[in-house]
Amino acid sequence: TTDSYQTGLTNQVRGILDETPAWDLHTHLYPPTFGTPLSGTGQSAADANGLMLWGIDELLTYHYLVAEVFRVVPSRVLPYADFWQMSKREQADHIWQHLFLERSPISEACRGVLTTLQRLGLDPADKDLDGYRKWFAQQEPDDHIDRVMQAAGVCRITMTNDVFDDNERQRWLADPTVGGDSRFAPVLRFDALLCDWPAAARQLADWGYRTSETPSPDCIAEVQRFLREWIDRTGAIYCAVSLPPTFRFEGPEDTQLSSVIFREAVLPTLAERNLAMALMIGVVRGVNPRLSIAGDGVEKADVSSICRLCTDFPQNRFMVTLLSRENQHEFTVAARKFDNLMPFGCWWFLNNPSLIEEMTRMRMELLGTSFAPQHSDARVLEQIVYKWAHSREIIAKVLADKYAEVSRAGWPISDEVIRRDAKLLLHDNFQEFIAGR
Ligand code: REL
Ligand code: ZN
Repeated sequence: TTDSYQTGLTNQVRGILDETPAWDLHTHLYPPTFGTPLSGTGQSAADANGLMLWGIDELLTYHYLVAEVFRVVPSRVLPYADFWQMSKREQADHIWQHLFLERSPISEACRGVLTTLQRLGLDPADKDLDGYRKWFAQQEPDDHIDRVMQAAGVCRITMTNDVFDDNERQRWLADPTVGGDSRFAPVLRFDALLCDWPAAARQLADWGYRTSETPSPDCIAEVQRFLREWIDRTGAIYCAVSLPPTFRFEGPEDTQLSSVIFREAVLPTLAERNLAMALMIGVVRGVNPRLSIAGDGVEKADVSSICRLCTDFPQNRFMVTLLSRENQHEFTVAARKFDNLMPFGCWWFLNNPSLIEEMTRMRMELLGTSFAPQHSDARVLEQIVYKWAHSREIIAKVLADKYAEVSRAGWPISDEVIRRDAKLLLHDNFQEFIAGR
């Protein structure tokens, strides 16, 4: 029957997607060389400001869950400042108590913790936070990364290396080999250059570049020097910025500072180095600053600015993801117009099953297999396990529906065909795009 044919097909596609290694093209994860606040059993000592976040306390204090716990225990009851003063462990206890024990953990971020525990071989039904803590404390960070990548079906993790983050910057300056772990690919991130040029200009001047608030030709040359030095130091595989919904690019005459820096300093340098530029647009930072990193929001971005960039810079390649659901159709149509535009992932507030399904279906219908459906955006290592498990399930469902449709039209689908498509979606489309092939 058609029904059992469909179920068989979905299982077949799911099986193949599960076996196909994914290149996680955007995360906030780091190898142990960047330090880790939780040392495990290992040789490496704990480093309170270390950037490699992992373990149950980090999973529970993910900023998605911080936002959710304030809905349940409002700041009228537990003031923001009191929450931020608690230790990581106390914050984790608080979140576990209120979001997991006293309510059902059905939000995507809560469910993610359960899937992660389960796939790492722990039993969520134990509800034993100290037991989980013990298990994590027994892991050696370096080996643990291999195990987690294996459980997630991820073969490479892409970092976000923010040159304006002092903690991270110092680590690159102190140790040129800090980024040498081949499981992790570096990405140079520089939001401040485009989001707040005056501040960036002062910062660069502090670091010894001859920059000024009005971007003269000399100043532009210095920004290019800065970018080249950091591209070389990090070995970045692409460069990235996140931008507010108000971001506009209006062509060669546009005098906005962000446009001038973008047009004259950033894009020519990236073209020279054959590097793609990732734009993540639509975040309103600090809608509720008292929630800190959990307090960012979303608004609609301007798709015509993206079209303008793709038109004006045929020598550059743009990977783009937009945070607002309302932008997705217009943006997917834009991707049909420009071969130097690669839509990627379902970003942040869109990384929920219903929206992933809607977006993936629409992208497949408009773009076939020529896009990069997901990235994890993980901030805590083990999150890649749930983010990829949940996404693979949805991608399999949508792909199986599409295969059923073409096979009804007489087009044969085989394991080999499914394997080829899975590899494109989870790995090769991104790899080839950043390579410029
Ligand atoms: O890369 C970004 O700008 C964002 O993805 C992050 O800032 C955000 O906080 C992240 O955790 C979302 O998933
Ligand atoms: Zn991110």
